[in-house]
Amino acid sequence: MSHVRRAAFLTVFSACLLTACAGPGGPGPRGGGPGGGQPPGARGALAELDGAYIAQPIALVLAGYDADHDGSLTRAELSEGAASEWVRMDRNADSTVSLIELSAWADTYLGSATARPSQLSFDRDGSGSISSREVMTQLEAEFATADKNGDGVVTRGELIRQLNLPSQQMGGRGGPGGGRPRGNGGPGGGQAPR
Ligand SMILES: [Ca+2]
Ligand SMILES: [Ca+2]
Ligand SMILES: [Ca+2]
Repeated sequence: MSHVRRAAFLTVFSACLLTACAGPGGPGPRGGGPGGGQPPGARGALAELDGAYIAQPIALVLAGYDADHDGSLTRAELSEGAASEWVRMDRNADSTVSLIELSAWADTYLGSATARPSQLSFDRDGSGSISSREVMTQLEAEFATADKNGDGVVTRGELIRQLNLPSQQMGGRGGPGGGRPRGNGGPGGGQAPR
């Protein structure tokens, strides 16, 4: 479930960055002229996300290594977790993880085949397949990145972060509604040139 919600969030967020948030908000969504303004749902969705806590897909994987369920991940737990991860990745047990195996693993355990870390992150020597050493190296790097205070333990608090959207992206106090036309157009409005 949380995978789905996160994916939905990322989609909404990306869509916002690419489109609706390109400029200061015009007059209210309902008050806008034809072709202008954000879809009413987009701003509401953003408002809901402001201040929300989020976690990257790899954080879910790391959290799963917490063998003693104390809410913190030690290096020993990481090592054991990584060993199990390798077994899950190498589906045909030929001691190497192909890009197809990696993609299947990412789809299942990161929630999307395109979620990070990417195959480029794992395949450090660019050989087109991934070794157990490369998996360990990548997971250790994720652990080190997550361990913000560098005490060798990754807490849940270090796996999440709070999303604070700039007020502009929220539609904010809205500058004057003027500005370029955007969006895919009201009648006669035409698309922005590319
Ligand atoms: Ca633990
Ligand atoms: Ca394999
Ligand atoms: Ca820490």
